[in-house]
Amino acid sequence: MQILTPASYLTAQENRSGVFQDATLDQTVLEIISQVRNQGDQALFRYTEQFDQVKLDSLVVTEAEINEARQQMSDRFIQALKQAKENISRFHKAQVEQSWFINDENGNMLGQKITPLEKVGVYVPGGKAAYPSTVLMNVLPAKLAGVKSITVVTPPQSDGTVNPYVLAAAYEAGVDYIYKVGGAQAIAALAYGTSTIEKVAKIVGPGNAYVARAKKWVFGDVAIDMIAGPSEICIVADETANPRYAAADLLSQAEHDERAKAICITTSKQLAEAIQVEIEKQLASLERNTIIKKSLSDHGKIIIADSLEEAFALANTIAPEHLQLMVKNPAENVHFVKNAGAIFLGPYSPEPLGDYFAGPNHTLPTNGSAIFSSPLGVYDFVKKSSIIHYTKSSLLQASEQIVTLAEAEGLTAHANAINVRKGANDA
Ligand code: HSO
Ligand code: ZN
Repeated sequence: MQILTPASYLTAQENRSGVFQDATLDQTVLEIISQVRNQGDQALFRYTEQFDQVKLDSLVVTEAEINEARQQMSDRFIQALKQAKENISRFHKAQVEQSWFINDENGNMLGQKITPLEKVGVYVPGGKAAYPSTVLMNVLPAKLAGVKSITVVTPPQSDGTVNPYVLAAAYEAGVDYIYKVGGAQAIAALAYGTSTIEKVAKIVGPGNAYVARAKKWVFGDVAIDMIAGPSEICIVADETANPRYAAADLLSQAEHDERAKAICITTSKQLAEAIQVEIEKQLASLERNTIIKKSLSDHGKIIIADSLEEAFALANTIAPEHLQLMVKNPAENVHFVKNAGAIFLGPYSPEPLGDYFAGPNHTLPTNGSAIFSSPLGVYDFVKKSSIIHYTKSSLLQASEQIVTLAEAEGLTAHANAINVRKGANDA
């Protein structure tokens, strides 16, 4: 891994090409969306044959298929899944918001009513990125929000089956419908509906470039969670950090994707060098070392800062998805962090703890979007309606000022809607 200074890192970033744009990708995705809108299920079967190399008779994952998948699971896996579910549910329960109402002494009432989204779609990638943990992280907050209908779409394998771990997790999380369809066609089906797949109000979940692009195009007709980029880990470490742990944590994230970003910012040159040595040592025995090597050589960086202040300033500029604080008093340093999806404190809070188990969501803002957005949560599955109730006497009392404002905007029908209520006989 390359060792840099904060300034040289930032200059290198500036010179990178800007927003990713790919006109061919867009053309393909838009064509898929329009075919699904026009031909429904028929287009889904056709694209599944074309992209997933399987001719299906039905898109539906049956109860029998789910049971069969569950039977393949070891007790150990099911127990771990159940414990993860409990931890994730406990954390997300604390996010549940209540409707609220303000009553004043004149009998008026104002409020904010929380209503769960009725139907939600969860995209679960196929292949090697078919993660049961992601099923839990996307479905459980929706459940806790009160979403009544949760649909999972996931691409079938070439034998027509769906990853059994995904099915087992979907069952455990309480998913209502599971369909064998992936890619942009699955996003289009969730956004517009087909005779098999019902249209949803919001689509969440990670996916490949086609899925991400399709989500961007259907946005507005349905809500979406976020466009997740490759995973990122940033470690801020001082001389007290254990290089073995820091290296292991960087490697854990680099394994996701060749485009994953693993960055360590440290005040200790000695630690930087020790981490480099450790990475080489540990890398040899890791299964996905080809992906890791590419990820680390393209995007992995160790940056030496002059002070912790400088380290945190850079971390805030990067706004990483995951930020680990491996410093003397991590909790005392949290206030330096302004931009990060999830903050992990101390040597025994490595990122995989958060990926699977601790409870907070692992769907987090990437690509610097932690500057303005938050982890996926219960709040993503509800909407709010304002409530207004005035009594007659309160409305009359306010009428002059409302009419004044309406007239200033030249909206006399607005003023009229107030004035007609001024009659003595109106109840
Ligand atoms: N680290 C990923 C989530 C994940 N890790 C799933 C393992 N499984 C999110 O950036
Ligand atoms: Zn991970």
